[in-house]
Amino acid sequence: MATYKLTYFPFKALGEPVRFLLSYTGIDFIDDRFNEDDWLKIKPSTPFGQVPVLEVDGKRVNQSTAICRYLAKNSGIAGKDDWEALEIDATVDTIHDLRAKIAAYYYEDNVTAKAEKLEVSKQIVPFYIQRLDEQVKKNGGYFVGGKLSWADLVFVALLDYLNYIAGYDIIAEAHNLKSLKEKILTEPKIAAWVAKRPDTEF
Ligand SMILES: N[C@@H](CCC(=O)N[C@@H](CS)C(=O)NCC(=O)O)C(=O)O
Repeated sequence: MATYKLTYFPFKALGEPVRFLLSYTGIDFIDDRFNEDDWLKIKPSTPFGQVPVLEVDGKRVNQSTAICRYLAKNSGIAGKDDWEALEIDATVDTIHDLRAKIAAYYYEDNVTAKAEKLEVSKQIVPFYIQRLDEQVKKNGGYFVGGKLSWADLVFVALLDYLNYIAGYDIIAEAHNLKSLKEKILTEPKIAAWVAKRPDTEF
């Protein structure tokens, strides 16, 4: 049986979608969380100087979205045909666009630029959330095809991090996204992962 190891910082953020996909797929994996102080020592050993990195039987690969898509294909949640797969990919890219807009504000050090980016974030976040909420409403409670796909797992896995960097609950008013979150968190394999994972804020 193959050995899987997921290396990431000791928090959820971009590592958590991969952990959700590994858990949903039923893959037993080594959850390798390094101490933040050790990052600069670890960085040169990663393929492109960033994490998460998945190692499968000694073969290492980076890029969380590509890893999630690969795992999803092996567990039947990557779409029933090319069109559905495209819709799932587009949704995941949109979720990461939303993340990038919030992160642009959160990680800005310049006080003036930060204030400007906060204003952009205040307008952009509801724009994205309303549309994503409507998409779930139209698709029977999931993002695509009326059934669970890896886009649903990615969104819910990222939520704690998105809420943390936004500074508030971004789906507080989005009833369809809130129901989606409940559904994913009560899915047995995800619930088992959430119950055993280390407790971190984001
Ligand atoms: N597109 C990459 C982005 C990875 C990324 O931004 N990783 C960050 C942590 S979330 C990182 O390694 N930061 C440390 C650094 O760049 O030195 C992915 O989705 O995996």
